[in-house]
Amino acid sequence: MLTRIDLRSSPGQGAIDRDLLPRAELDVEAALERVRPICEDVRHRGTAALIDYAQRFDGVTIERTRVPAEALERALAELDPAVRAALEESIARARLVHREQRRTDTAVRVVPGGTVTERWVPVERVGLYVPGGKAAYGSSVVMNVVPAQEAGVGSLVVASPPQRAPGNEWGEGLPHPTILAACALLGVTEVHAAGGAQAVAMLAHGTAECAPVKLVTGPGNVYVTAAKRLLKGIVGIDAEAGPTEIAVLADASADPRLIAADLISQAEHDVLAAAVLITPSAELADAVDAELGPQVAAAKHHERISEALTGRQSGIVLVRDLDHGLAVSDAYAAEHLEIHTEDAAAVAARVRNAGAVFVGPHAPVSLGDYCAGSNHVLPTGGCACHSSGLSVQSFLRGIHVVDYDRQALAEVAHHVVALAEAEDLPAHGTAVKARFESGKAGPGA
Ligand code: HSO
Ligand code: ZN
Repeated sequence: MLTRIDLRSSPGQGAIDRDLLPRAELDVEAALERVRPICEDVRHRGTAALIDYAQRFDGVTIERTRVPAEALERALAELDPAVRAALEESIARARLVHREQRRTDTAVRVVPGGTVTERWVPVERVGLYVPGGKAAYGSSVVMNVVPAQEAGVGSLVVASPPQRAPGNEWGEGLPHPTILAACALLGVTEVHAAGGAQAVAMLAHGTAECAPVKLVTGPGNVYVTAAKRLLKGIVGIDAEAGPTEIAVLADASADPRLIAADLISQAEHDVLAAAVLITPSAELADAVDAELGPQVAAAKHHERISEALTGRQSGIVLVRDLDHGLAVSDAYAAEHLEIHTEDAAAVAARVRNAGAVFVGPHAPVSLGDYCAGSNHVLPTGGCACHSSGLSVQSFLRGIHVVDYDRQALAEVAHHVVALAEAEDLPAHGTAVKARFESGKAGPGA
């Protein structure tokens, strides 16, 4: 079922050609042209534009974007108790992990009388986008909100598309009830029914109902991504999220049944989702392929899954040995990387590029998606070679506070002047010298 790419005779370490590896292409540039007028419209007409787009793109009539408090309470009251318990567990575990990411201010005494303190300050107001439609992920609310809260963000707003809700008269025009319930569980009180590029524009520019935010995070479709790219600068954004990816690095000791199940689990997200097996064992490759047939057929979303698995972004990469496999997996820099090898922890410790690493047969990606405590908003499209997943750090800024006394400045003044002159910026040096030229007191006085 999966395409095979045989790299066993390709050059070794350090020479992996990324283009040989399977990967989806997302045309964000093309989407940019479509979202530009939408974002402009929201900037000028505010809520009126959002009401029009809810009609046009979501097929629902809304009168305002702000979700009333009663709707949040009601969604929580009506939430299936098993889902509520699972969300609570997910939140508790995510809090444990993310709380440890909090930063403490550090003061470094550079010289006597000269200190640089790094102060960590949360972003004031943050907008979290949560997709709706086929992907109404309550878990993504948790993964965005928990690190923001642990960072100390004071003002949090969630935006998610308004739903058509046949059979649920109170839910029509509101975001998905599980998303509302997750917000209520997390204590998020400001939620807006707004989706797509128009939601990102609402968060960035603000409307009469929604004050503008400083940072927008959260995954979305190509239009959401395009809007984030367009409005970056007006607001901060997290990494651009593309279709989800799972890579599995496995040797002959691995269980093909579990690998097939895990590949399928991420292929279930999207026809563009990527599932890649990297292995030196041709026998394992055959066995995984043999498992995929019946397992895909038995899956609820088998059409979407087979499209994802047979797409050019998915495949089996045959490598010479595990070292070669690690080099290939580092070159690919998967969003999620599972290690199914003997001594999986030792192999995992050697991974350089991955959004998150899952060690051994009892740590499937779906554990991380929901209940490991780790974050599931991770870099895709190879961005794991330079970026990290969402964390407390994503919501903090480090501010250097420079505090030097007269003596400490005097001692370094000549170095500042020398560098300023070397850069032909003599006024920089003059500003330092002025401290010592008032006639009242000389250097060292
Ligand atoms: N695997 C997705 C996250 C997710 N899975 C949400 C299920 N719900 C991207 O990491
Ligand atoms: Zn998932």
